[in-house]
Amino acid sequence: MSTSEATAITRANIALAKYWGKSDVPLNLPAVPSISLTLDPMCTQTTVSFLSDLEQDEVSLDDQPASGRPLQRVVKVLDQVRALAGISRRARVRSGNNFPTASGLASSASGFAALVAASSAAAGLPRDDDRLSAMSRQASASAARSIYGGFVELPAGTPGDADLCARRLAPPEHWDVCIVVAVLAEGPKDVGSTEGMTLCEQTSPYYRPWIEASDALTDQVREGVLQRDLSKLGEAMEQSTLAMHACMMASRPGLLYWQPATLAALGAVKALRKQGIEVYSTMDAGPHVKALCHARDAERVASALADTPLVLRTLTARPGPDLELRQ
Ligand code: 2P0
Repeated sequence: MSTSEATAITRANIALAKYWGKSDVPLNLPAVPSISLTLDPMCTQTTVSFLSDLEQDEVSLDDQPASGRPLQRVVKVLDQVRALAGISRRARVRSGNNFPTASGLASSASGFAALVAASSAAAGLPRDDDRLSAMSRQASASAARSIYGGFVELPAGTPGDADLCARRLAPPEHWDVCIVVAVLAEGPKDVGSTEGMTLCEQTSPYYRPWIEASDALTDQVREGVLQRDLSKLGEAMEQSTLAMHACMMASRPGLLYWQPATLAALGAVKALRKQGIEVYSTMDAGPHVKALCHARDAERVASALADTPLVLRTLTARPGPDLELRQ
């Protein structure tokens, strides 16, 4: 029996300028640029072993055997890696997150980035982070950003550009900021991101205006990051979030991820700002609110959010490192 094995550790990320919409569906290219912060300590660890005695791929996610659509998405990545490496062996994949799935942090980003990195290394492909990022993007666009640590940009894709990958804007030590996640609900969301984006593109009158607004918003977020100007970044980040949600809400049927707790948490962030704390909110395709602030203010922000009615709990994250690979 011949074996080859590798383990990858990647981190979750939160977009500061949001990706929502595709310019090329088969290649999974984003229609807008996005900028994210890779988070520590929220990570996925994935081990992939290609084994000559396996008849089919075996996949476990958080100690549960995968089946259906999640299994198909993993097998698609493994098939791509096998084709590139010229091997045919099936794989055993063990993947786990150290943050719960209902935490308000997307596990698909760190999950697909870890799968692509571990399977490429286990198949004997030389490490090339741009290729890993481009392959991760094809599986889930936000995953392209989890290959790199710190502040990361994924440009918008021109249709046909199969190699589009994310790039590092600044390393994690560039800026001592924190993201405080206010967890507002348990359980999976009703409408997944891919489905939600298709609905918006096909039915929302605000889809085009959203795409048109995103370049300027991303430029302001990038400047805010590079100049370490939290107010400049935060203003554009809040605008990017609200413009994306306006686009969602205006689709048919309306896509409303908000809950009463969402408004309460957004109000708490605004109230902190009135008290002189530099803190700004963002949201993704779910009800949770994430607050970006200086690390020195993180405890105060977390405690104010934890005391907000209907907030279940908070998690605090710092800028995290690049992908780690072990063989
Ligand atoms: C983001 N989101 O930039 C945005 C903000 C959700 C809202 O990236 O279809 O799971 O697999 O490429 O990467 C979620 O989208 O979607 C996402 P696919 P993905 O973080």
